Amino acid sequence: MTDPGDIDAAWLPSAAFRAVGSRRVLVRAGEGPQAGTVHSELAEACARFGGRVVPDGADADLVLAPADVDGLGDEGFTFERRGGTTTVTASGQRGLLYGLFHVVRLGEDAFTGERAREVHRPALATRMLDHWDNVAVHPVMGQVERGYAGGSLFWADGRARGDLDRVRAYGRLLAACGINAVAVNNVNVHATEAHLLTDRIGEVAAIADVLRPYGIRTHLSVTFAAPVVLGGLPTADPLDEAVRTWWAEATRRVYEAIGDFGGYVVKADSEGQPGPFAYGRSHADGANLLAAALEPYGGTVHWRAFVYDHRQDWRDRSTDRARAAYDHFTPLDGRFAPNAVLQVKHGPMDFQVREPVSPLIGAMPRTRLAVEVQATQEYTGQQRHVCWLGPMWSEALRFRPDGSVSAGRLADGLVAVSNAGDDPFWTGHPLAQANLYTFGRLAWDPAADPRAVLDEWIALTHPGAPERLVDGLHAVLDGSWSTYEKYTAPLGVGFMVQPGHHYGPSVDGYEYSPWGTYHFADRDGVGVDRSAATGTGYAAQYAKPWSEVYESPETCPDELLLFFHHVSYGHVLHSGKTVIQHIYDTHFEGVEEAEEARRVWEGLADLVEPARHARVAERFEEQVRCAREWRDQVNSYFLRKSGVPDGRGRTVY
Ligand code: BDP
Repeated sequence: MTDPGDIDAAWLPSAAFRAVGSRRVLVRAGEGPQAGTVHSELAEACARFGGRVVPDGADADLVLAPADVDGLGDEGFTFERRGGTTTVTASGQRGLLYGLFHVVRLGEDAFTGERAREVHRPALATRMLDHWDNVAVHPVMGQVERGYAGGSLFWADGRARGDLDRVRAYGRLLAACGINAVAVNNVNVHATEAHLLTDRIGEVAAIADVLRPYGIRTHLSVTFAAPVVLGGLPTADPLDEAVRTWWAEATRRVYEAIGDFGGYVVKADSEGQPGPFAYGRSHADGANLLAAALEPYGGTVHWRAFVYDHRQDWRDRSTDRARAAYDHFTPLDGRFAPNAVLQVKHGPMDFQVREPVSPLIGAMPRTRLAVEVQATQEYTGQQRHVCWLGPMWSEALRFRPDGSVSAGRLADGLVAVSNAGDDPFWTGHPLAQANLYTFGRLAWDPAADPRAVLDEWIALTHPGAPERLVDGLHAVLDGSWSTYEKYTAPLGVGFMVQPGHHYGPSVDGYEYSPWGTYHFADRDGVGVDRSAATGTGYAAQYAKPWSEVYESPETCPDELLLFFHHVSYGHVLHSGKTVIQHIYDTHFEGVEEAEEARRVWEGLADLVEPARHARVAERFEEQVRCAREWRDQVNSYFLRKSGVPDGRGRTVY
């Protein structure tokens, strides 16, 4: 059973350091913040487990040392084991830090047998978490917008926390799964938070100081209207000289406070946030304004592509919300500065349990892109339901816009909206930690098998766990995304959630609102016609072969059918079932699977630390209740709309 004191340590409980800490370790990490971390981690592990940090020249079981290896970059490292010595080399201290955590992950395996030299380096340069944290508690959204893990890790009582120990522990967890960037405030920048950029930058600097030793650069969400709301200028027009000067000066001061500041995150002209459209300027003009201010210091602007009009109904094909990001941004390809990164949600809508990959990814070859996913489970059970998102993210990362199978690079970065908060288990649902960990590891290596990453998380978090616990955890997590999909909105149609907070079912909750999130169910059929021939034309935003695959209901994958097509209830899927029978069956199955997962968890009570077991058990009660509610609402709704009875006689009017 895990030591209760280790709950806070998540996937870095002290026992995870046993193999490293019981060895003779020689470390030449040099000087600097991350080198300091390498030294202190090793010293602490050795003190705990009886190993020794030995001086240069002495015999050692583990050597960590600098080396000049071509192409490693400052985060890569090499790993090998020969003649009884395990050696990690890197060209910089960051690489040594990642190398150390690699050895920790391997445990005893790192000290067994011989291993030829392996080169490890991150596939993506930016591996980032965006925190949607408000400094002040927002009257509607609370402190953390779409946060399901308590309050903010960074902010309390209207300012940066005085005690940043937990931020330090967080930084350590993030480094151990490869994350190297954090944005510390909400993309919706409210009045209080706007000041973090100027008179309150010292608070951001205090957080940056604590994250730096873990190789994490701090970023800030800023409002495009900052020159007006903070600088008192009459305009925020990106082409106005005074505006440019204001940003240059504000940014100079930011770097005075935080020398390695990562840059800005901007949500502009979206859901009420100000942006360049107000001045008749393009989003490239907007992004380049901030890019120019950051450029002298090596900073980056992450400019979000989540731009759509949320106050329109479905008037004509051009108002399909799925089209918006592509329509807005593809004409601007090639016009963004080299240090501007367009941050694109992985799907065209908004973090639904099933969406196609955004056609914008792959359509902007001359623009740097980062893909954004949502670890916080806004639409996937809000950390009351277990929903491990590894397979979903992996599918998105493996998608090739041109249908090829090559692992060509799609983006420079991967960003997740963080699911962590000041909750004792970090993520509200203790098992949601697996999402955070998997995100970091997939950002390091998007080609990794997510199930292997899950097993890695299980092993690290529960060192020495008996097989029954390992298997039980795997059973509960693996497949949980598919279970969630089964009992919620069917076949890629999305939403059907309660408006506002987005938890629980409401089939028509958004059906007649201006947000553009419709399912178009009537007595004859359901789904959104996004074909080029008869629908919104969204399918044509893809390159071949996908434009053709999605265009026809005959070739469209079942799981996306209702995203792309409006079909009759009797339409037969590739699975051989009709759409209506699929809806009935999956909703029954989804509930049964959730009940089964709850049963598996109950059976692990003797192996899991009681507080953690109780927290998960309580969440399972809610998940099963909510899954039944989804099943009953969705099935009754479609029974009544279609008049087609359940072939297995389970649903009644
Ligand atoms: C939506 C959330 C909203 C966010 C928005 C965004 O409901 O709270 O502000 O995304 O990404 O999913 O900006």
